[in-house]
Amino acid sequence: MKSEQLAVYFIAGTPNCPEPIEKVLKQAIKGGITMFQFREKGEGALTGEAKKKTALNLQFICREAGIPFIVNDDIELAVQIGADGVHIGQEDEPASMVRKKIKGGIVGVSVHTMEEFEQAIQDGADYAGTGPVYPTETKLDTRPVAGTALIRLMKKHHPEFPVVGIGGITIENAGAVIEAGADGVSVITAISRADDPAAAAAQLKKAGN
Ligand code: TZP
Ligand code: MG
Repeated sequence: MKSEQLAVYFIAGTPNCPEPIEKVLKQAIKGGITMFQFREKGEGALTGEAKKKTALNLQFICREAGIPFIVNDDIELAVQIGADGVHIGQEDEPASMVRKKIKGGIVGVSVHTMEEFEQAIQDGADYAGTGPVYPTETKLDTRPVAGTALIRLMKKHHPEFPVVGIGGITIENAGAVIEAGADGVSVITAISRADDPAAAAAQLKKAGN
């Protein structure tokens, strides 16, 4: 993958969206998001066929827009529908195993320490996501807030390896994440709950330039 594809990485599931997720995604695309992750988690999350149907709708929207469609955690679903990639956490199978299952697809890994980062690179991950950079209310079981220091360290040791920050990122603080060396910002709320998701995406993109 190209690290530019991480510039504005929008993540969402139906519980994150006050309006139909398809509509929110289309607006985010208008605003210029560069990648999308379907993360269907939390209270009221869809399962089974309903989840699959929504995934297919969102995949179609991403395909038309020419941006990668990534599935969070659910490797089986990703393989079944031919997603462009998966994003996994430390509690999931290693990236090396996942890579075999999804053939040529993108494999992203969440990391919280330099050790986890080095391991993800060794396992053949395509990019690393790290956070929470700032306090967030969206994910309740997060590690302690890390600030931008880890991003700085990661990019110092592996300047070419694609890294994206996550957690509590807003239009106001996105610039600091990029300044620390991240290739992009991943956000849920800053776009999904914005009054104008297209404008929010566009402003996040501007913060990175
Ligand atoms: N992983 C670490 S923080 C987080 C995830 C999935 C949630 C990010 O959501 P928000 O609304 O952008 O803070
Ligand atoms: Mg996970």
